[in-house]
Amino acid sequence: MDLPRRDFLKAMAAISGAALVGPSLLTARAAQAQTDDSAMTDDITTWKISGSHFGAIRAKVVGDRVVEVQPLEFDEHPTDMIKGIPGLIYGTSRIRYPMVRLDWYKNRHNSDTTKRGDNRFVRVGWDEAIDMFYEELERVQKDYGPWALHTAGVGWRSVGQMHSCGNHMVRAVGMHGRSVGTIGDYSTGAGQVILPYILGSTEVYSQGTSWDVILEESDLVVFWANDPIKNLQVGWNTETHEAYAYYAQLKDKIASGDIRAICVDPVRSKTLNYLDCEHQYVNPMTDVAMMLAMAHTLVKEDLYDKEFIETYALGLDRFLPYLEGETEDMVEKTPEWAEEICGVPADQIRELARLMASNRTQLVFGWAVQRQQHGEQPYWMGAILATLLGQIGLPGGGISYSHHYSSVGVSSSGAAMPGSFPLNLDPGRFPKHDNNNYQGYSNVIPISRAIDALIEPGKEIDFNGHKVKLPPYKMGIFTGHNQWHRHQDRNRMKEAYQTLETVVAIDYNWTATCRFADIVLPACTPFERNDIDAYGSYSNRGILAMHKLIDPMYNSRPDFEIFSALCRRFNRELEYTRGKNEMEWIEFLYNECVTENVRTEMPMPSFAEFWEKGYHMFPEGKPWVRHASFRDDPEVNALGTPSGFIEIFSRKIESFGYDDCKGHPIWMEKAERSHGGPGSDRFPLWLQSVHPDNRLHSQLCESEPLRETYAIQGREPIYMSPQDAAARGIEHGDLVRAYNDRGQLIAGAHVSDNFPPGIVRIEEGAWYGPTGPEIGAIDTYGDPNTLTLDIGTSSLAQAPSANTCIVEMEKFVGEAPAVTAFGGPTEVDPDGNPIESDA
Ligand SMILES: Nc1nc2c(c(=O)[nH]1)N[C@H]1C(S)=C(S)[C@@H](COP(=O)(O)OP(=O)(O)OC[C@H]3O[C@@H](n4cnc5c(=O)[nH]c(N)nc54)[C@H](O)[C@@H]3O)O[C@H]1N2
Ligand SMILES: Nc1nc2c(c(=O)[nH]1)N[C@H]1C(S)=C(S)[C@@H](COP(=O)(O)OP(=O)(O)OC[C@H]3O[C@@H](n4cnc5c(=O)[nH]c(N)nc54)[C@H](O)[C@@H]3O)O[C@H]1N2
Ligand SMILES: [Mo]
Repeated sequence: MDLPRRDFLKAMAAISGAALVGPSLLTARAAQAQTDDSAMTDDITTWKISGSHFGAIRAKVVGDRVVEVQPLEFDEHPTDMIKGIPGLIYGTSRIRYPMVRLDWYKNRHNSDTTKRGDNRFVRVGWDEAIDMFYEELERVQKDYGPWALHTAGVGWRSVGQMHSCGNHMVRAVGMHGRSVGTIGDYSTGAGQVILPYILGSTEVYSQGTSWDVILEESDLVVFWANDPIKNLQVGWNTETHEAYAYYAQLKDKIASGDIRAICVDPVRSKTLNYLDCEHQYVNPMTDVAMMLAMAHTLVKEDLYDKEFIETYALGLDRFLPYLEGETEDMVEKTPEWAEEICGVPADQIRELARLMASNRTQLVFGWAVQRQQHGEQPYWMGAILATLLGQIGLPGGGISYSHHYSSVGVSSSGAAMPGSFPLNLDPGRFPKHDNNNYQGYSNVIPISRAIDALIEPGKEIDFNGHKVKLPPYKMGIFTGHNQWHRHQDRNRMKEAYQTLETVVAIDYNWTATCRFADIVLPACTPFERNDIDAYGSYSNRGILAMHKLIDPMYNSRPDFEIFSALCRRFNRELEYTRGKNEMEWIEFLYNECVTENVRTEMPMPSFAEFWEKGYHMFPEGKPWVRHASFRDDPEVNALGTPSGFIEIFSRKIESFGYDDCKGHPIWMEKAERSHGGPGSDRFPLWLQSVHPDNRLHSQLCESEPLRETYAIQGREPIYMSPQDAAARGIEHGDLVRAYNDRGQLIAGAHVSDNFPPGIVRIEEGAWYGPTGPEIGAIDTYGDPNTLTLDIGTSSLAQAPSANTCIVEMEKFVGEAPAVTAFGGPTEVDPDGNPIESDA
């Protein structure tokens, strides 16, 4: 049953009035509207608790409308992102009804796929939509087999352990038949593959040395390619923002001269500006050259810790000849050599190396530097630098690859956190189509090679010591991520998607992924269902109740219901749900956690008491030092590397025989690079697409009141130096066309002293809004992945290389096309005639 028109109008009315996003974001008119709304007398007002990646909230609900969002009292450093929540619920881009792409509606899997992206859709009822979904699963399993179905790895789906939407898709579709899955992620694809060979674990998702220890013991903190003040605003589970308290202390210690901090970054980051600390500029993508020269200095000046290396590391003898110019390129890695490449004066490189060696130095790496071609190398080289310094495992020394993420460094309470709705089939159960024949194709592919599989079907690629044969899958199911934001090179994606017969997208927002899909199913937002979440991804600070704020809007449903309905089509619904409804699952997950925490001696209240109160908190944990146990006893607590020691040289990696990832770190030129690198004569600007300050990737981009705070002429900002702007006659606030051989986009010029010449930034997650489905169409809002390069980091990790990207830009002249990114589909009738619609 479609939602009555009245409800729709009510919801639309709520957009203007209920976007109560706090005084700083309110326009006078919206404030007025809000006053009018609150004059309504027959509605009951309640405050309800919920959670999000951006923090725990209390929401004021009047009748069936969320009118105000406040941070939970516990959160002392809330982010403004929560002010975007009303705009998320009531945005114009919500998916209201199940929709089917016009040509697919008429011709099913034989549709004209060059029309993909024309955004013309036919509204269908839920039953019809789920039938189509099911019939396609049947067809693909029967006509092709499991290699032809791609269930793309989940991304930043909303928090909540019960409704974790990827689990629902994987379990339900897995009950029907097997498919091609993915390995790795976009965040740390290179880091998580290389570091187990070097330091014995992925490191990137590990708890790090406690901030209490760093603040007490470190003399020098080096933030390498790292912007924690920006990036700690969000967490994998509901974020507590506890780490910010320590950054405030760090700021004080920097001001008083107790600690020195240096940001090694091409731009002046939010962290640098907040901490008011030192800046070490480096040319983009050249960190390895700089670190090699620092290592060279440590060795030449005899500043490295021979005793530490003797006891804890292997392979320096195989690395030194490279440093000394006796192997590979036969060039000595002197600071003078590096200066040419990385743009850091040779003496400054020496000074930095000496400074690190003469102080207790904590290195803290971010992840953007491995999200580029040869992204494995800077992480390996960072580990070698830390090994030469000999401080790994000491309080306030060594290396971290995670302190910018989800409050890592806030010690863990040690309490068990609630589990989630099961991902897999129950033990002993098999899919309806129990076909395991992938016809020689791989059943798991590196996540960011999913478009390669369509462009070069059957291609064999290297991956971490194995061969992967890319399956030319025919159907894709996308949920809990936005592939048309996260993946690189839109025009290449457009070409690839023309080979797909059927694409199913499940989301609450009409993202570009929906625009390029065939069957689109409206999930509800996390604020329209009950759930339970961990509060603090690493601190395990507590358990949070997520109270349903309002009923699902329009014709949307929780993913759980969508996939229950799918399983009903092949009589597996009971097995899928295990006979439990939403609240029964939540109570079950809570009670499992109670049992676990008997073991940790952390008693918890009854479920009823917890649900009523809304949260349960655990005491703070004990400070902790990463790698200390290894340092204490390297025999008993050997690392997970092949040798058990830190591997400066890796025989294992060498044995793979890869040209682009050898037995030790190597400086390799990039496919394209600014600052005199390849291609810079035509495209002189490096485009970095870092993580957004005001969003979580593409989430909240649709939130209009929030977007208004940063957009320029309604477009995503492109940040640039005053020099680059002036050289092109661009002024702050102008529209700009940025382009390279892969694509073109319109963005709004934001001129800032934080950016040195040759560097521009567009934050990832800006919604893709092309003028049409054709390849090459200009993007009207400013999605950086219109321009980025879609290649693997190397044969080792095959991870995304988004930050290897160069562009040129010019002032946009003439009349700019309207932004097409937001606002949903064009609803048409089955004959293709546009209809007056609220879809
Ligand atoms: N150029 C460039 N590209 C990048 C990056 C970069 O640095 N530069 N970073 C990469 C990184 S590290 C990452 S992690 C990825 C992130 O990529 P994604 O994880 O794809 O990004 P999100 O925008 O968070 O997408 C989540 C989607 O899930 C939907 N969603 C949320 N909750 C639910 C739910 O309950 N049910 C359903 N069905 N859907 C839901 C949201 O509406 C949204 O569309 O981007 C990558 N892409
Ligand atoms: N606000 C907010 N926070 C987030 C997210 C979000 O979407 N919004 N996403 C979360 C997720 S999924 C992830 S994966 C993490 C991402 O965490 P990261 O990948 O670490 O974050 P980025 O913001 O992309 O980049 C961090 C810094 O690296 C610098 N940098 C880029 N390239 C180079 C280089 O070649 N050399 C050097 N020295 N520096 C370089 C950039 O200038 C930037 O200051 O953030 C998480 N936190
Ligand atoms: Mo990420």
